[in-house]
Formats: sequence, C-alpha cells, structure tokens
Amino acid sequence: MMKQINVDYFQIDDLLSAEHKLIRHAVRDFVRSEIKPVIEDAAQAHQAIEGLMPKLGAIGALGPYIPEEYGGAGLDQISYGLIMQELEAGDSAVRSAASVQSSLVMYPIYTYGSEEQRRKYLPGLAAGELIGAFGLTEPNHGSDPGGMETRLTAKNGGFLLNGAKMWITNAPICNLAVVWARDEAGKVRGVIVERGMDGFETPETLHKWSLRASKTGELVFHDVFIPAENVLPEVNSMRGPLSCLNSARYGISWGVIGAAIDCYETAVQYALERQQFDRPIGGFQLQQKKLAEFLTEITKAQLLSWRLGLLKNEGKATPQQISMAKRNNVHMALQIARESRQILGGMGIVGDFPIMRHMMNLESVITYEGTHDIHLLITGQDITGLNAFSS
Ligand code: TGC
Ligand code: FAD
Repeated sequence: MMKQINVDYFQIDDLLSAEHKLIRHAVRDFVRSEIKPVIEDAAQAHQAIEGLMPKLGAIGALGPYIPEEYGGAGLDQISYGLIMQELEAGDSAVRSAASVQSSLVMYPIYTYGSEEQRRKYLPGLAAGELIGAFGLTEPNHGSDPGGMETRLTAKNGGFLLNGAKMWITNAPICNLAVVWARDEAGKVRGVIVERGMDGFETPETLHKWSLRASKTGELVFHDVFIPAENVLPEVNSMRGPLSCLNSARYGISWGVIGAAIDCYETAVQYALERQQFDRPIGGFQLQQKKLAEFLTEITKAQLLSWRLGLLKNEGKATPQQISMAKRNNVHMALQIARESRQILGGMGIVGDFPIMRHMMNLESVITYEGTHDIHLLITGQDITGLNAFSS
C-alpha cells in the first residue's frame, strides 16, 4: 500500500479557516487537472500554457486580495499565500503569472491609480482578459532600481517615455505594462503603457533554461506618448515600486513552499519504491537524513509564511520581515529541489518527474524580486542600522 505522505507536520491546518482550506482545495484541483498534465511539455517547448490567464482569472487567482467591486476576490493574505503555494506546486511560471498580475500590476493600479484607472483596467486584469507586466529592472540597473535611466519628459499634456526595461515577465504577451521612470524633476513615476502605443516594443528573451513555461522579455520605449490619464497619480518615489515588491515577495515566500512540497513528495515516494542493495533506498540513513531535513525546513517555512500572513492581514508586516521570509523560503525550496534530484539518481534529470524543472525555475526565483544576497543585506541593515549596499 502507498504510504501517506504528511507535509502538515505541525498541524498548521488547524490554524486555517474552513474558507482557507476550501480555497486551497479548489486551486489544488485546478493544478491537478489543468497544469500538471501540460506543464512538462510546455516547459520543454519553452512555451507558455495556452489560455492560462483566463483560467487563473476564473478560479480567482488574479488579484485575490483586490476588492470585489474591482473584479478581485476580496480575500485575506493567508488565502493569497495558499493560492500561490498551490500554483507553484504546479510550476513557478504559473505562480509568476499570477503574482505579477496580482501584486505588480493590479496592486499598483488599485493603490496608486485614479478611480477611472481602477475601473478601466482592474476587472479585465482580474478576469485574465488583459495581461499585465511590471517594468522596473533595466539593463544597467537590477539590484539598484533607484538608478533607473528610463525617462519621462513633459509633452502636450502628457509625457514622452524613453528607455528600456529588461527581464520582464510576460512582456511579449502583455496588453499593458506598469512602468517606472523618472520625470524631469527626478521623481519616480508609475505609468500605464498599452500595447499598440507608437514606439513601444516587447522583444522576447529566448534560450532560458529556467521558467521555460513563462514568457520573459524587454519593454523598449522610443518617444512613447503617455497621456496624463495613464500616469498613476498617487505615487512619486521609489516607495511605489518597492511597495509592490513587498506584496509579490510575500506571495513568493508561500509559493516556493508548494514547489518544495512537490519535490519532497516525489522524493519520499521514489525513496520507498527504488531498491538498491536489495533494500528501498529510503531505508539508508543518508537518504533519511535528506528527507528528515526537507520536512523540517518545509515546516519552518510554513510557520514563517503563516505568521507573516497574519501580520500582513493586520497591516503590520515590515519589508524587512518579508525579505527574510522570501530569502529563507526560496533557498529552502532550491536546496530541497537540488537534494531531491540526487535522491532520484539518473531519474532526477528527466521530465518524467517534476524535480529538475522546479530546480531550474527556482534558480530564477532566488534572483528575481531581490537576489538572495540583497535580502541578506536588507536584514543586515535592519540589525545594524548600517547600509552595506553602497558606499
Ligand atoms: P533606499 O534608499 O533604501 O530606499 C528608497 C526609498 O524606498 C523605501 N523602501 C521601501 N518602501 C517600501 N517597501 C520596501 N520594500 C522598501 N525598501 C525601501 C525607503 O524607505 C526609501 O524611502 P524614502 O522615502 O526614505 O526615500 O533604496 P536603495 O536604492 O538603497 O535600494 C534599496 C534596495 C536594494 C533594498 C532595493 O532597491 C531593492 O529591493 N533591490 C532589489 C530590486 C528588486 O527586488 N527588483 C525586483 C524587480 S521586479 C521582479 O523581479 C519581478 S519577478 C516577478 C515574477 O515573475 O514573479
Ligand atoms: P545584479 O543586480 O547585476 O546582480 C548581480 C549579482 O551581484 C547578484 O548576485 C547580486 O546579489 C549581487 N549584488 C548586486 N548588488 C550588490 C551589493 N550591493 N552587494 C553585494 N552583492 C550585490 N524585473 C522586473 O522589473 N519585472 C519583472 O517582471 C521581472 N521578471 C523577471 C523574470 C526573470 C525570469 C528574471 C530572471 C528576472 C526578472 N526580473 C524582473 C529582474 C530581476 O528582478 C533582476 O534580475 C534582479 O533584481 C537582479 O538584478 P540583475 O539581474 O541585474 O542582477
């Protein structure tokens, strides 16, 4: 008989409401029926899953915490986290699609946009009829987005936008992008750039070994005219884009637990079935050490994200706490993916199992939304009060 694998070692389920469990169940079912059967072929072919965004919209995974009057689901932060966890158990590309749309596109439009902008864009984004992208990173400015070179110059009641953004999730397929640029006064402004605007191009970044089921690209602007009504009125500093990152990084802290659990469950199952030296390899101490450490680390990560979710619900989570959770949990998931791959031996490198795909995906997740080292420096600064980013 197949052994039941328990990933709720500290009965964290008891801390969830009936609604949380229902949401998790629904998204888990969606991933089982809509993602798992197609994800391996999509990733191998370097193709996004066809029709993904409307399907994510239909299950309420786009803008889960945006109020219902704008098309969101009006849920709390624990629900958002659980949705991210289940999606990333399918693939980080699917979680990426949902987190960019929710936290990096809908969140700034909801938080910093005018009422007209909210009504114009949010319902379509929530339904997945519109696909959004978030342009902060530039060719010369990744970890230091404050150095951005993309510029807005006033023109005829609006602005001309010039510059380029790089490494942008969903750029090649987006209908609109929330883009961050400095105006002539040196202030950071957020603007909504729509596909079809003259001078706006979105070339795809090819040959990725990671997040192969996600489209990545550039956003290039040559004298793109941005009408005043496309400027987010309520933001004029780096706090704007960085606050969006807080929301996305929080979601990632949960998401990667899903990827880790998928690797862990696969590894346990394999270790119990695979026989070497006339015994299941799960009976060897070295393999048990790996499995025991996986479960310990998953449990610690679950508690960290759950507590962070409560703090976020209360509006008390600090950016530094979010950095710690993102950094710890992504590293945890990547380590579990790498070690699980070893437990599977040669079988760990083929697409019959999800592990190598998760591992390659997590190599991006540990870099985007702030690198592993940058988050460490954020914690270091919080401890000492000293900024080690720059001289
Ligand atoms: P610094 O001088 O420290 O800060 C500038 C101003 O911003 C404030 N601030 C924040 N506000 C809200 N939330 C945060 N997390 C904040 N961090 C800083 C800060 O208080 C200050 O405000 P004020 O009013 O005093 O001016 O800025 P710095 O230039 O020294 O840089 C700080 C640093 C390195 C922490 C920051 O820039 C950073 O986080 N760098 C990493 C860049 C990053 O994460 N990029 C992500 C791009 S988006 C992405 O990767 C999407 S992937 C999506 C997917 O597919 O899932
Ligand atoms: P760099 O900033 O050049 O860093 C290189 C190395 O130097 C890193 O190890 C870093 O930790 C280290 N380093 C940098 N500064 C310091 C320092 N002060 N002290 C010590 N070490 C330092 N961006 C968006 O805006 N929108 C998106 O949708 C988006 N999607 C992405 C999707 C993918 C698949 C990837 C890979 C990236 C995406 N990004 C996106 C960009 C991502 O946020 C950046 O790659 C990330 O912030 C790091 O920037 P960089 O790649 O320029 O690396």
